[in-house]
Amino acid sequence: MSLIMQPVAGDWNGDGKSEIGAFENGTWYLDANGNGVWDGGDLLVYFGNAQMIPVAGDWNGDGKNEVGAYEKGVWYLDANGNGKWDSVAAGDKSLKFGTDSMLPIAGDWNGDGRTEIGTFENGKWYMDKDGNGQ
Ligand SMILES: [Ca+2]
Ligand SMILES: [Ca+2]
Ligand SMILES: [Ca+2]
Ligand SMILES: [Ca+2]
Repeated sequence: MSLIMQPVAGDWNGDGKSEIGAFENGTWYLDANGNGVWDGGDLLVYFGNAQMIPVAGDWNGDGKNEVGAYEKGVWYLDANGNGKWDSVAAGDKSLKFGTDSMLPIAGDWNGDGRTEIGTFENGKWYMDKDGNGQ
């Protein structure tokens, strides 16, 4: 989206609480030890690029949040949770959901413990409630 640092939040360490993070130009700075400052126990992740909007969620249902990136209706999700983009065959997900002008949103719309994707435009929400990525 831009080179401006954007805030993100997610449960990076699986302790049931959300931690903070920041995204800038494809680099994620995640407060993985949850102490609210950037320090030695934290996580640096490279995922996405400057044009993309960061989206975090528990894509695989293991209780930790993974990173993801969205650009113009195309999603890249670190569904295998290793903090980098792999192929779809290796367990990550690439989805087409939304249009050029829509903004991304993520949430557990169906309560199954995994995060689904969604988009927003002009006051309307489009949620992938059944979690099939369509
Ligand atoms: Ca920290
Ligand atoms: Ca997870
Ligand atoms: Ca991955
Ligand atoms: Ca869900």
